[in-house]
Amino acid sequence: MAIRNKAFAALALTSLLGVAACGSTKEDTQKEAAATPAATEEGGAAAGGGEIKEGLKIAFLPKQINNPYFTISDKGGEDAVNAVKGEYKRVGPSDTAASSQVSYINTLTTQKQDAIVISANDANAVVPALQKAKAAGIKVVTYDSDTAPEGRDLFINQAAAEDLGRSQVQLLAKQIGPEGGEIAILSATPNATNQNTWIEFMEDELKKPEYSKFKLVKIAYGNDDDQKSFEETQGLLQAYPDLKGIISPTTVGIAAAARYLQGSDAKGKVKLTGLGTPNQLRDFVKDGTIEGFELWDPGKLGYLAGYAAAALASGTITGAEGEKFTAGDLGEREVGKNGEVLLGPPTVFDANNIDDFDF
Ligand code: RAM
Repeated sequence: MAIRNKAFAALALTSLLGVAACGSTKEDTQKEAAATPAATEEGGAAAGGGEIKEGLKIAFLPKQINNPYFTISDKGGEDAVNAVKGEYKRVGPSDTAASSQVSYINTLTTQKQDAIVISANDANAVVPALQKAKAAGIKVVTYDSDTAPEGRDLFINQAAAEDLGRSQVQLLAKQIGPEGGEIAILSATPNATNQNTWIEFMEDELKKPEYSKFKLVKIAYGNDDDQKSFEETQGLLQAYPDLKGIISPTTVGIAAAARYLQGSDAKGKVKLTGLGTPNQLRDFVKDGTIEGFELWDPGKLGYLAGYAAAALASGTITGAEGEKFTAGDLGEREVGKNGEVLLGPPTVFDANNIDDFDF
């Protein structure tokens, strides 16, 4: 059934749960940091001590540049970089292939950027290039979709992966009702670290007795390509005529699936939830194609990542657990386990609140 790469998922899980992912080097760094009380000046300076430098060159490298989700996230990044008087730049591929970001990383390294902020299409394919960047003194921040820990200094995570995975199953189960039935997942790429981590938690959630009448029949991949996601949705409905619901944990996937369902007899009958932007899905909520879905504010994610990159590149933090930095309007943020900084809980959108949001 599942054609996913288990190794990537396991890697992501290990990293998330903090099981043995940290080598002694990192732990030593963390101990050192804990033993050195950071300067806690109130006001202007970063909470980790020291000033944010001006003129930092901070480059954003999303999974793909033509994805509306990343247009929003990276605008937040640009706002942060402008606020710290840095030089913002944005480059990236238009496809989500595993290695499509490598040449961009190499160019940014040659250009001597101070920091690269990347949402990785693959946990491992980009690591050698990122390690070269790090060796050249460039700080690496992942946001949205992580790399293996050795590829970056910090990961800015949108929300707790476990909550995101479980809550999407809970949303769909509520919409389908106690009779349950066959369900499917329409994901992004087979290698996407973020989607694979969430899917692990979805599968775990489905093992609970309350879902005994639900059966996950297929995980399909639309590769965050609108047309492919549309066709995969059509394929799911043809292959599983009794399908009761689809979870699409990608803004591209859910929008394409909604469009397919809207124009088919399955509209309103096959439930659809997952992760999407309110602006892309508003019409589908209003016409009953979608009851509810969730997401964090992508702009805030990029904004937080921009500030984290500036703090790292200024040397006010190193990425060790317990360090704090100031992230503009988002206030003081702390580095958690495994170099993770959490944005916060997502919002669930439905007909009652969708008009309150504009992103
Ligand atoms: C897509 C991308 C991104 C993911 C969102 C929810 O835009 O796959 O990585 O976080 O969906």
